[in-house]
Amino acid sequence: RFNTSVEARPSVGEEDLDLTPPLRSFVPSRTESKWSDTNAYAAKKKLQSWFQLPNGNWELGTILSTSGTESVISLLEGKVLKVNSESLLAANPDILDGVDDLMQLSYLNEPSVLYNLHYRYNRDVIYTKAGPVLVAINPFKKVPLYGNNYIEAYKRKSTESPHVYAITDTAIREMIRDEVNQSIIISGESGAGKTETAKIAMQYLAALGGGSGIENEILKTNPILEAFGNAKTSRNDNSSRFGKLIEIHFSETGKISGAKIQTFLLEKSRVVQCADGERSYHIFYQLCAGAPHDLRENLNLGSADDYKYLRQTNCHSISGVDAAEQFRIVKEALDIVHVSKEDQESVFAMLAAVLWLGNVSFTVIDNENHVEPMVDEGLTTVAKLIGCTVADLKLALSTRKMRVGNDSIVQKLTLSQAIDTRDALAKSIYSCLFDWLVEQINKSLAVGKRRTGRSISILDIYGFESFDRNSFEQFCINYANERLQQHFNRHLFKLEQEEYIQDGIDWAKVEFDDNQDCLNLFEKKPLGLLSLLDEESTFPNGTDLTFANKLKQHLNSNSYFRGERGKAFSVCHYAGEVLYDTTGFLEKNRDLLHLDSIQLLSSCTCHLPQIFASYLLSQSEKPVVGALHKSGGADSQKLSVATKFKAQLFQLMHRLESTTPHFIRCIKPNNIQSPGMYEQGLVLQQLRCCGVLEVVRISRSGFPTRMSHQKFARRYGFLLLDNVASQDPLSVSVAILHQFNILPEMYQVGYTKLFFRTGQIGVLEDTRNRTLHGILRVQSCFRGHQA
Ligand code: AD9
Ligand code: MG
Repeated sequence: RFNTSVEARPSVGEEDLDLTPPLRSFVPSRTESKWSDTNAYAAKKKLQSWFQLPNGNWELGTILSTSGTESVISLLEGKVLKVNSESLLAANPDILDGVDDLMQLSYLNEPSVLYNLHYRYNRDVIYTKAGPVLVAINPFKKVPLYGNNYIEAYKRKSTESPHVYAITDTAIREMIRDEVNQSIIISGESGAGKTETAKIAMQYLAALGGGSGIENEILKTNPILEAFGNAKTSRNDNSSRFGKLIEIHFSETGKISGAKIQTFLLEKSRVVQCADGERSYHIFYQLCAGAPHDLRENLNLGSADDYKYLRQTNCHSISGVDAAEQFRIVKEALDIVHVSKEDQESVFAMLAAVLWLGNVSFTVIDNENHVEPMVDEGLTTVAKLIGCTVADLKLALSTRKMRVGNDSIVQKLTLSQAIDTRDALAKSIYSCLFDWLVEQINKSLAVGKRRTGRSISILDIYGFESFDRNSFEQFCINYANERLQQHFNRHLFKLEQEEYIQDGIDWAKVEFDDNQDCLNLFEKKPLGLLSLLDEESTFPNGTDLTFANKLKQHLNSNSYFRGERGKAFSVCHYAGEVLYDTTGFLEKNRDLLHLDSIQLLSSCTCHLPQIFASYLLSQSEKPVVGALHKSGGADSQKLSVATKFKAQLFQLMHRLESTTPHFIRCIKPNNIQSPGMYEQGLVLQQLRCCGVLEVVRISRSGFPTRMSHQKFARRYGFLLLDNVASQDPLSVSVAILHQFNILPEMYQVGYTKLFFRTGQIGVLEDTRNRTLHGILRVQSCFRGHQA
């Protein structure tokens, strides 16, 4: 909850800080230097301020003098500058260095937030609260914060230091106490630590709710999903290429009774193509490295470099990872989630089929560039693995049946069409395999009759993305983040509002930006981004360029949209403007698999391809991208990817809305996965994107400083000119407010507390400090005299 842990942030004195070691809230030693241990910052004195350097970083300086709008500030290494006073931001007193909750800071400006996080990070304290949100900074190394002793400590509540365990513990307690489902929503950029954080939360749930054995099954879903859904990218050696929601169910006695996994938007293009320095899904390399002799024979399996799909990039191994050992772990995990040995064989056969499919090559057979697959080891192995004849496979990869009126004609494919068909088949097999696996896992974890209806869901989903080149994937991801952000904002606002209502003050004075307008840009029918994309996807002659033009034609008056040069457009997201390049949008949105391929799979003798085919056929019955089969040559009619994603997202939001949410924001302190490196600009941009600065802003725009009448009267009562000793705390408080001319719009008087706008209490604090110093000086003079 907002501001409940510390009543009055500006006045945290030593007596307010709990110093019980070792697991008590983290309070650093007073002798440590500012910002970074290696930087020789001057000890902070009064009038220290943050000054922004030309490179954007903030540095602490001491104000030497101020006249008019100008200040003279002395920076590190003795540099002295004359600057505009308004460009300086107040620094917090030393006593607040490294506080557990950013909301405890007197000054909630960006450099202070950055500094506080860095201060803790330097000491391996990677977790910090920002009001109700947990901020986790990726340490990129092992930090001694996990394991049974820590789990015990959080369970016994013998520590209050911010932690994933703490937030998970709160979720369990609130689930039991309020009988309301809970959710833990984890977000952040690629490589920020979401998946690790989700696993840490699952570890805690398993430790507290374990007993039935099902918790072990739940934990074992991680190596399986990571093998099939994670890959090495330029940002993360173990990057999840799908979103995941795991709903963990509990019995009335608080024991785990089952779980259910839902996945979102697997990046299937990676199976056939990936950028340099990146890899395909881990499982392919694991299979090649770890398959035992018999399996190898059955699948005619070679090593990773035998396969074109894997050979495209020169990156085959990941340092510190033993692929063969990982394969053993995955097989063991599959056993534990009850995937039968026979099914496992089929899974591996499908993986091998995908790999061999990539090796299928074509020869040109006429002068119209029509092709036929070469009958070689690749083609024959694929046919054997999926259980079809070589002739059928050849046909499916080199021709396409088309309907013209009531007739059907067979069209030969050109080289590029044949390659697309081959790759589409490989991608479909893989994504069906992934979905099928998730379904098997869900069957094994099924809650069934043991269901009680209480659950904790953990969402590990890609954060906001803005790259130099943003495509359809970023478009979907950022749309999802826009929705999640709205959920986040509304929740925070609600919490803030509840606190005000509880204390009987007027909450209408808290400003709050909703991002509904941006969501409308995506969702409005018929003239929203998604509708227009679907519409263009159904047009036979639709291209990425006609799509981009259509957007410009219909949306240019929308202030969240801007048409850009060529095929591009920009969207003004809550986290900043993103430039999208529409190249590939239509094809990715249509995501077609030709009926020929589906028919091939459904006639196979192996059971997995048949399952896939029936699944694909069932999907193709919904005529949404309907006009396609007539002219585009593709026969399947199915929901577009964006439409499916939107439906999934709505379902997700619906589910989350009925839960009490807990938010974890993961931050990546550098782009090179290196421990100990903290880049201010990078952190700041993420804090902005994941809404942490928004929390701070909402808090600042309201009445972030709260103090009980008693405390306020006790702290400042002695400053009153009139004697008020006999009066009640509320009257004393009001007298103080009047004496110091605090403007009525700057505070509100609640039933139990006073609420202040940012900075208001600073004036009182200054007066108090000056007065106290005066008293101390007088006392010491007096003592001197006596001596
Ligand atoms: V992606 O969007 O799936 O590409 P994530 O999931 O945000 O990304 P991940 O959890 O995979 O990132 O973390 C990346 C790497 O950071 C891990 O492989 C670890 O090496 C490292 N990491 C993350 N969190 C921790 C931690 N709490 N302790 C130690 C960590 N290392
Ligand atoms: Mg991940």
